[in-house]
Amino acid sequence: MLNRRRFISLSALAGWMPSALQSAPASVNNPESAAGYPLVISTWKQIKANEAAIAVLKKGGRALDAVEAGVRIPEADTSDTSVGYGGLPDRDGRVTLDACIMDEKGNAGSVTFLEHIMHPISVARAVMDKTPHVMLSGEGALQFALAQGFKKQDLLTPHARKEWQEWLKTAQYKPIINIERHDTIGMLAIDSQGNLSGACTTSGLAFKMHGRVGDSPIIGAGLFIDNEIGGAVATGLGEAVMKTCGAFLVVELMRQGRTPQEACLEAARRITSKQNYKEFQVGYLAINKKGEHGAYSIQPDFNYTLYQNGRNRVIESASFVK
Ligand code: SD4
Repeated sequence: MLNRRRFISLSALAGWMPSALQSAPASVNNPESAAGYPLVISTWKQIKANEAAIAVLKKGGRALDAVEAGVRIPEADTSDTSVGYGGLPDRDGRVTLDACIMDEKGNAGSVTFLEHIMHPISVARAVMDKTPHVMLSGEGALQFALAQGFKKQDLLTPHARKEWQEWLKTAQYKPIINIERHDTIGMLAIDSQGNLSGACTTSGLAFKMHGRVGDSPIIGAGLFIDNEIGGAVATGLGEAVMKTCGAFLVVELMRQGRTPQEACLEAARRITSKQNYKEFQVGYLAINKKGEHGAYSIQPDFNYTLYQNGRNRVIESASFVK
């Protein structure tokens, strides 16, 4: 409680303070957000992926192992056409994959433009654990994967081939809102030690130019972790995320005191204020060290899956366009 003397001195101080400082806006929180961990949060509807991650955390495992195990689920799922096996190919009919992973110590590994390997996230993990590098690409990433014992496979399923052949009839590439089912998975986790890790894996935009790499394997764009502050992942049109250093920006905003929700909102605003956002989607997820979370997208229909306090559920995100 303020005593009278302190109240007077505070009001005198307020007299010369700039008005912006006198009325600091109340902080914006996600209505679904609460502190607490272990926690797993994933872009889109990823109940099974979260379950795989939770199984690791329940045994007292590391967040790093949890996110790797989690995102391997959609990578192997042929019905998921935005990730790994069954992913829609580029415009030349080739499935090329991007993935990255980052741990609580700031270690990171990434693969881009990788073909023929079902679990790019595990190759990214091997780049992190077994090489002095952060990123391997294309043919070099494939050679490394094969040397590590990963199996070479044809990842183009009959369904994905059919979709591609259908697309070839007009062969128009124009990213539009939710053009795909947008199942690219970005996952963040906090283990029972309070340590954070994250993973992101995708087959990228459907029918992209051969050689195109998006935000998902780029540390600081599709994913960023700082174990002292929090973590963030992105989904949607990678070009828009890369141009604004999306995930790094979200974490830096939390470092400056923003809530995870405010940080996601501001990162989306950096895009909507400069780019013609009307034709594409970008969604951000963020967590802070306490386990509070934020989610925000440019277009409606972005959702995410949150495991916390024994519940694993899909939640609709707030969006810039209503
Ligand atoms: C990319 N961000 O390659 C990815 C695509 C994505 O849901 O998130 N799709 O640009």
